[in-house]
Amino acid sequence: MAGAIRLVLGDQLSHDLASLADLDRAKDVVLMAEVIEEVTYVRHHKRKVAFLFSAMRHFAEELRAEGISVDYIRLDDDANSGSFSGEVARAVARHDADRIIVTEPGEHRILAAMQGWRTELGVDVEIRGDDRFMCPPGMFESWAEGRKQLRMEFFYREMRRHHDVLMEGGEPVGGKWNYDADNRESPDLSLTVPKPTAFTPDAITAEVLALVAARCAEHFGDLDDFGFAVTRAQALAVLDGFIAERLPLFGTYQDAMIADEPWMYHSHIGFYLNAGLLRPAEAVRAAEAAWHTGHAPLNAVEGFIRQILGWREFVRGIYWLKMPDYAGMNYLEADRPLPEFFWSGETGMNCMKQSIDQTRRYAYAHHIQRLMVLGNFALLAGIAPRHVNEWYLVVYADAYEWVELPNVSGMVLFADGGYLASKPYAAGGAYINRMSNYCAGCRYKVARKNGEEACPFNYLYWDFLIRNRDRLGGNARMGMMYRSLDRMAPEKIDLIRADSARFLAEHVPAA
Ligand code: FAD
Ligand code: DLZ
Ligand code: SF4
Repeated sequence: MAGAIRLVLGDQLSHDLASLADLDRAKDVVLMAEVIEEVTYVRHHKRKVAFLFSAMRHFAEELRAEGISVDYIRLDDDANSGSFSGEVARAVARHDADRIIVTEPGEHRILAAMQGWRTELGVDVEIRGDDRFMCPPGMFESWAEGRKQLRMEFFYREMRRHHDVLMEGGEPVGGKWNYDADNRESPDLSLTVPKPTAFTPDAITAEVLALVAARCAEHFGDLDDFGFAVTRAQALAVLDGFIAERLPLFGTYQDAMIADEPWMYHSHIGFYLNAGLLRPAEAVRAAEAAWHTGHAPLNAVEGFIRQILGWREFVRGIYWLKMPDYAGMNYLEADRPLPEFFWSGETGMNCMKQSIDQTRRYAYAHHIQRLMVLGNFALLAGIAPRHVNEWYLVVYADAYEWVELPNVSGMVLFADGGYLASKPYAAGGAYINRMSNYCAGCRYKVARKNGEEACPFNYLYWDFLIRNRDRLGGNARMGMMYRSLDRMAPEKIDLIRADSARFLAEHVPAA
């Protein structure tokens, strides 16, 4: 008798996935497929492909051990058609299936493809909601309705109330919702940051590493010293290690950056949350418990929980509310191509070099490197959103469009005109100098405002304000900056414009 094909995508590696519920072991088949289209529609970082393929293969083994029938298509299988649509069509024929059951994907592009399968394949297609998030279906849409601008802070408060997280008698514990003001310490160079939890590759991972080295040789990134978790058990060990060793200082040094220290006190669980190996609620509850036992202070625990219960859910809500139009937005009309040094790391700007080099090595950079170094540069230099988005989607092992696009187009590039963020996160070199030790090792001088030796962020910052006056001048939160600009002597403005034109022509040439 015909059964259902239960498709599980690479970022759906959760045993409680909606499309695996009510599975009939006698008749149904789980389909998992490594497909070249997903690997190359943007040419993903080698480490990201290796992580996902190894995690997929381990997940398939776990399902088989439960007695579930899994049809696993490897990248190098002879008949592999190279796409999800092709593999689903082949599987329907192979298994004589009468139904396909899937969970909503994390990308609009894939959802559109899935919606065409009923007509293309002549079988029933059931697309189930993805209930692995903390925001219940419909809640974001109702909250957003009628609001011109969305602010994470207010959504986050709703989520705290809804899930009763860090609440006491209907009020936030400690009397405040947000402890961000305590989370902006400069780096302390005497700190010994704990080593990240890493795992020696087993036979499955070793095989995948060889496959990726051969098939993705031209892709960005390194595979050396691969130590990612590739199973849920390992991902849970990463979460435990974070709570035990890093969480207490997570808040204080959340924004700090130290040269050659990529991991800091961050959790490094984004890869696992987004692939489905960890659930957001278990990370939130583990952090909350650490506050209750007195293991970690409130500024750390609240700061960490806000990232997951607040930001992560908020950007997902915006993505699905605003797609597909969101991907094409370019409020500031930025149009420069991405300069080559985003790939090579060959630049005299030490902050950029450090952030790019570590991204190449680990497919990881923490939030402030993504936002205030790399993103800030892309914003100030006027690089086109589609190029910047592609880069971020390629280079980070936790990047999927639902989370990458709102962060890049909304938070970093202000491409949505202020729907997600109240103002652009633009900053000069002083901010990077305060939050890192990068400037000490840089060929540019952070204290200099103009000339060949000056830190490029300094003049590019003012040039950005000048270029975008029509679009940003009326923003109340930018008022102070524009008033400072208006007090500048005309000769100073000429210097800023000349330095910026020289730098951009040399380092970020227009198409
Ligand atoms: P931690 O700093 O330890 O934070 C804990 C968790 O909170 C993260 O794992 C993540 O799940 C969540 N989180 C924190 N900030 C955000 C945020 N702004 N949006 C959504 N979730 C958040 N995160 C991704 O998961 N995928 C991306 O593709 C991605 N692209 C980004 C691009 C830019 C330009 C910026 C500024 C941020 C981006 N982020 C992205 C958010 C954030 O930088 C990463 O989630 C974080 O650095 C992952 O490292 P971690 O697990 O150590 O996080
Ligand atoms: C990112 C990725 C890559 C590189 N390869 C695969 C793959 O071969 N098979 C698969 O099922 N998923 C892969 N993924 C993750 C998908 O791109 C992801 O599921 C969609 O973008 C939806 O979020
Ligand atoms: Fe970056 Fe400027 Fe500091 Fe150099 S001087 S590291 S370019 S902020």
